[in-house]
Amino acid sequence: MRKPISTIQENYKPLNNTLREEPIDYHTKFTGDTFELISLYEQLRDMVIKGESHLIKDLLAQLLEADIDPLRILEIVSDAMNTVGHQFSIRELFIADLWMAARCVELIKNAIEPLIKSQGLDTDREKIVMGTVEGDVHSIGPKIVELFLEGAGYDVINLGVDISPNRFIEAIKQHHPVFVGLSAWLDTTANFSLKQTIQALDPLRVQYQFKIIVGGPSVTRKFAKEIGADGYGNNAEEAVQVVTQLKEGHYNWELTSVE
Ligand code: B12
Repeated sequence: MRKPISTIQENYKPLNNTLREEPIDYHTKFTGDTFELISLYEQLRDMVIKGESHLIKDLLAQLLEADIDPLRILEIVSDAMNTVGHQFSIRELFIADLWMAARCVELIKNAIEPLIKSQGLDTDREKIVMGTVEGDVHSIGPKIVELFLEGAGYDVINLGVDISPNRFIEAIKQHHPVFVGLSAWLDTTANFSLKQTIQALDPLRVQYQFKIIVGGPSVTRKFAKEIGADGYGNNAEEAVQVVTQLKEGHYNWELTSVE
């Protein structure tokens, strides 16, 4: 049973209508000319956007103490990551900011994952299997992509680096993902391993009904299309756009953003 929401203060002015009915606490936020009380959810959203990972733990403890719905937390995270992604795309945020925001998502994910599992809420979340292809050990980009996709509501199984086609195949058979995300950093691994992995996964596509998305600095949109990927993402924000568009059936190779 959810605990009663704290008494709403007379001067409480929600910053965002969608968060109007959320629980509040007594922290204040200076918005430029006035102090406003903001909800725990709003604080969480703000902290992710600002990458305040050192503050997340205390706030999560308060949220969990208030018996908050963990899926609502994921929605807030998703909203925050959309903002982060947008700000990154217009150069208001940089890689270091992405990394800090992703670190916040990781902490949130670790804290609420057991709750999601214990309440059986994970069954609805679609899965994405990800990994860096064989011969390639670059892991920073896919970690950010992983956390953005988690933020968008997917259950991401990140296999890690130097992943052989066979390990991808095993993971597909085990997890039944809706998407498989492949990363390649080196020219060599893009030209060889990435291509080889897609060829190896191709026969499974009909039976297991997944789509392949690819990314990494050595991969171009044109190359991704040529080697049989279903979509390409130039960065973590685009990774979310690509899976959304593929799912909704309107992905267009030509219309996704520039590389
Ligand atoms: C960090 C780094 C390393 C680290 C990796 C540590 C780690 N845990 O990841 C270490 C030191 C291990 C390393 C090793 C090597 N590296 Co290195 N490395 C880099 C470096 C500096 C940064 C890469 C990075 O993390 N970028 C930050 C992330 C956030 O950005 P990103 O990678 O672009 O990821 C985004 C997108 O690509 C996209 N994305 C990524 N994956 C996916 C997946 C999907 C599905 C989607 C949709 C999107 C997507 O979204 C991400 C987030 O926005 C780059 C140079 C550079 N400035 O980029 C060289 C670089 C990639 N490395 C390079 C090389 C050559 C090597 C070595 C061969 C060096 C050597 N001689 O030993 C080895 C290779 C080892 C191996 N077998 O893989 C070259 C590659 C050249 C090439 N084109 O082939 C680069 C470009 C440096 C250079 N200019 O020469 N490297």
